[in-house]
Amino acid sequence: MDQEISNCDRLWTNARLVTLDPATGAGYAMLEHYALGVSDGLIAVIAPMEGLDLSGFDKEVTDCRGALITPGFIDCHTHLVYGGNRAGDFVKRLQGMSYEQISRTGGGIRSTMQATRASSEEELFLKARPRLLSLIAEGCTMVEIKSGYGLNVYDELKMLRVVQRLREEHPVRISATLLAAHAVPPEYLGKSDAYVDLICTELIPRVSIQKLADAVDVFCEKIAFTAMQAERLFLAARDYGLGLKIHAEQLSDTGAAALAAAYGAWSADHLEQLEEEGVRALQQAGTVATLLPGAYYFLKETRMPPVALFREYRVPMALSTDLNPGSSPFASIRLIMNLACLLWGLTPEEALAGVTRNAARALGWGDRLGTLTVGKEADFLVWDLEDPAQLPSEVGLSAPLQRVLKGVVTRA
Ligand code: DI6
Ligand code: FE
Repeated sequence: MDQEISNCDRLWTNARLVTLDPATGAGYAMLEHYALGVSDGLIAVIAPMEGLDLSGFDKEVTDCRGALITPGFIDCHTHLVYGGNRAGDFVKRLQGMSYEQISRTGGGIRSTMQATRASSEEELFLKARPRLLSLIAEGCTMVEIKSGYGLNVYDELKMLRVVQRLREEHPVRISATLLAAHAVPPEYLGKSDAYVDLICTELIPRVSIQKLADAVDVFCEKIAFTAMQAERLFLAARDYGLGLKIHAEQLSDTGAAALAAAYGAWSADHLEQLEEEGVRALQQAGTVATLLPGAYYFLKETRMPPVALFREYRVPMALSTDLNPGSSPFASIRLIMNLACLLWGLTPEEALAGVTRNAARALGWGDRLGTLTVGKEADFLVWDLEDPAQLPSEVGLSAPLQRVLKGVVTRA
């Protein structure tokens, strides 16, 4: 038996590995008729079946019989903790009101804020749980979850504690993000700078000390916060060693992506209104462009993000649900891949890289997750599928045969 194999805790044999590892090849970077072994939660072996000596290996072996193995899906941008619902906004939009008009007239994020503030921690947890379970059932092994519907110190911390409890009680990695700068709360209308001060001087330090968040995000938009305010938040977040993310160029071009690049943010998200200069800035900084086709579809937007430019400049594109009640009420990463292909022309390979390799980078985990590579964390999915393009082309037709997290087969 080979040395590396004898050290493995478990083996998957006769698999078709969709590695997504650029060192292995372009596109899916497939390896046909391979074995994958894990040890101590990491991928320890990737080897061709041919010539593999398994004699004497007495630990568990899963014969995949040609099944596909992909990296676990990573949903790198969600707002899945919230109270209430926004069906009323949906009806108003069907009658012709825009998202911005609804937001300016007291609906939108502020109405979800009211419902979230009125909910107990337990209530928020119980509402969020099935949303998270839907993502897990589809194959997500990591989910990012933002605060942003509390909009004061007490309720933002409350939301982040719910995120922490979701992490403790589910077999999934969770990355938590402080998005207190999601909207200006009613108490600070006309005083948005004072609200930004509160976030910088009180929330960010407390969140950091209590280890309640991995990153800070800001909605940089005409109806929310300016690029200058976003910069102050970035400076404070950086002081506390938190990752940086930004909602950028969703409804208008405010220079937010360029700011994200200047500060080495993990990702700039949305980007429908981004111009070439912004694309160049992202490329130079290595910041990921996180695209959210669910919001584009649900808000009936017409301007696509500059996908051709992202390709030309080799800016990594991540894809995510943006799961939230107002602009993307969809708990399906498969649907998101499908929308990205059909609405924006992503290839199936790009869609899959968007929810694995590039999504990992968008959360600061690019060197540890997102591809099937020896030395990376062993988070992966086994699929009874013939063609990896079935992943973006079909929605709700298949669940993973196995979901492996940290080298262990898990069930939600
Ligand atoms: N952009 C979005 O698409 C979500 N947040 C944001 O900043 C929408 C959140 C909501 O409408 O509740
Ligand atoms: Fe969002």
